[in-house]
Amino acid sequence: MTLDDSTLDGLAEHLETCQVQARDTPKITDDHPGMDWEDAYAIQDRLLQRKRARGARVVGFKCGLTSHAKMRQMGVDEPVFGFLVDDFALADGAALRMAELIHPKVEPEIAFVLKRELRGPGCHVGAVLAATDFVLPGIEVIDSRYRDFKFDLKSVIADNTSAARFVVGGKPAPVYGLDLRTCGVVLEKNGEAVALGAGAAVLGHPAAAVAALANHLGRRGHHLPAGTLILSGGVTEAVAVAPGDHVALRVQGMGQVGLRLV
Ligand code: 0L1
Ligand code: MG
Repeated sequence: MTLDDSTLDGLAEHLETCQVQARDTPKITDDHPGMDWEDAYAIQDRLLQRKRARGARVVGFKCGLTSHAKMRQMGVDEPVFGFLVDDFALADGAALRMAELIHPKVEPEIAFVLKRELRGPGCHVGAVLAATDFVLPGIEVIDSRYRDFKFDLKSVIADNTSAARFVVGGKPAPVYGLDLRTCGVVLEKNGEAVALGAGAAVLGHPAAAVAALANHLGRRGHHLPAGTLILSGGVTEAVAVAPGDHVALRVQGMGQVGLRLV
C-alpha cells in the first residue's frame, strides 16, 4: 500500500460522486502515480462500503478484461474483478435511462449462479462447473467514470471495473450437456447483429474466469457464497449505445435477454 486511509477514502468518495452525478473525471493515477494494486482494490472496497452504508446489497461479482485480446491491449496477464449491487440490476426488457450514466457501453456475457460456495486458492474450471446451479445470458452495462474511457488498470480497478448496470434473463440452463467454449453469442442492436463470439473468448472457458475470481477473493480472505451471480466477462468488445437503441443478447441454449435505452 502506498496511500494513506484518508487519501483512499477521498478517492472512493470522488469516484462515487462521479458515478452518482454522471460526470467524468481524469484517471486518478494522474495525481497518484505511485498507487499500487492493493491501493486500487482498497479504493474499490471503500466504494462498496459507501454503497452498503446507504443500504445497497451485494448480489454478485464481475470479471473484466477477460479476453486475451483486451488483456494484451492493456498489457496485463490477468483479469480484473468488481462487485455487483442490487442497485445495478435491471429487469429483462427494462428501460435504461442514459441520463443516469456518462457514456455507457454494453457487453455480452455468460452469467453463472452458484448452488454451492466456491473458495480459492486452488479453484479450477471443474470446481466451478460442479458448484454452478445454472448459467444464463447477461448484458453488462459498463460506464467508466474516466473521461473518454481513458484509464490504466489501477484506476479502473478502483472504479469498480466500470460496473454500472446489468440484466440477466433468458432461459437459465444447467451446465451439464453445454459446452460453454463453443456456445455461440450474438449481440444485436436495433435488430442487427453487431458483435458475435463464442464462450472460449473468455479465458478459453468462461468458468476459468469464475475460478480466477474465486482465487482472487481467496487471496483477500473472501469467498463466493452459494447463490452468488457472476458475470464472467465480455465475450466480444463493448458496444456503445444511444437513446432509442434496443439491445438484445442471444446465447446458444440459454435464450435471450434485452434492454431499451431511453
Ligand atoms: O467488464 C469489463 O470487461 C470492463 C472492465 C473495465 C474496462 C472498461 O471499462 O472497458
Ligand atoms: Mg464486463
